Amino acid sequence: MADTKVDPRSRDVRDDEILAPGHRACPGCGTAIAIRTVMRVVGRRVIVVTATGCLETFTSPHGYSAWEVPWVHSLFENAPAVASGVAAALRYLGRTGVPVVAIGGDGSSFDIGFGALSGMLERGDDVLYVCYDNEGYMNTGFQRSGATPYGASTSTTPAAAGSLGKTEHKKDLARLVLDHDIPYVATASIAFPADLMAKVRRALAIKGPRYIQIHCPCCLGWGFDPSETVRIARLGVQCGLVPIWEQERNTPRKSLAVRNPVPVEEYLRAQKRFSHLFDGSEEGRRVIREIQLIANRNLEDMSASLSGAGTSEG
Ligand SMILES: Cc1ncc(C[n+]2csc(CCOP(=O)(O)OP(=O)(O)O)c2C)c(N)n1
Repeated sequence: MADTKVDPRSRDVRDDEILAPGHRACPGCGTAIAIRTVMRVVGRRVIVVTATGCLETFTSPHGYSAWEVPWVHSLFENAPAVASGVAAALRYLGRTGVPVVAIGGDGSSFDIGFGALSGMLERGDDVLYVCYDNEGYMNTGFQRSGATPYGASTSTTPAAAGSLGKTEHKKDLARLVLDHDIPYVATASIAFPADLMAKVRRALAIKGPRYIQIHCPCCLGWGFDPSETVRIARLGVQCGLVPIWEQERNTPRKSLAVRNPVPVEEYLRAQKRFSHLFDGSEEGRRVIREIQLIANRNLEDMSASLSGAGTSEG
């Protein structure tokens, strides 16, 4: 096995694919882009644990695997606990230099595996946890999750007469994770791969629990053309609905600069899950105004932590 120890200062990108081509993700899948990008930085010397969800399903149809590295799948709700066990086994065996990377979708991380995730963070286990956030239970038919944004139509919050989609707000999991006082927490987007890769590099260089949450548009669940995935991801950041930041323990939070924010309408209009908000009704306009207020608050919050950001994308 080649030594692929990561130099956190290096900006090199490996050209070998850890997530092998030929997997069965939908064309334009944001999650596939995210995890492929992450794994190119992580390299081959790793043990990966994934929760049940699209990623596990499209990378391991019966009899096949797209994982070019040791990979464990157990359940929807226990990837962090399994990863904790793998980290403990490596420690027991005295195997250093093999990072453990656990990966779960938003349903698994925000909802059903939240207890296991919180336990892993609280115990200080040496695991990098990556949440790919496609804002719903996509694998099982586009149900709402705690990460689904306010106003979105899903199969369990369908927009119809008298219903404007999800009436609850998106859970801020990254901030909840931050409250566990762990060494590294970051949010990222597939639209900003250099930023994402730099964050993975920084996280790999730190010991203890680390958390990176990546915003990953889903063409089928959100309703847009597969060619639009990255544009939609970028609009999400540029309108302020997807705040991108990182926090290392004992250092100020750094946010990605959004220089000329676009109105949330540009982001919402591009996706069928929000199309009911544009039916000309006063209710639709009211919900869009509320969503704009969420984006404004995020942008204000991020501008307060721009000093020393050292980032220029946005
Ligand atoms: C205990 C349990 N409940 C429900 C399921 C069915 N299930 C499998 S994957 C999934 C949704 C996964 O959602 P998410 O974590 O967001 O990942 P995505 O499918 O979006 O990739 C559900 C409900 C299950 N496998 N186990």
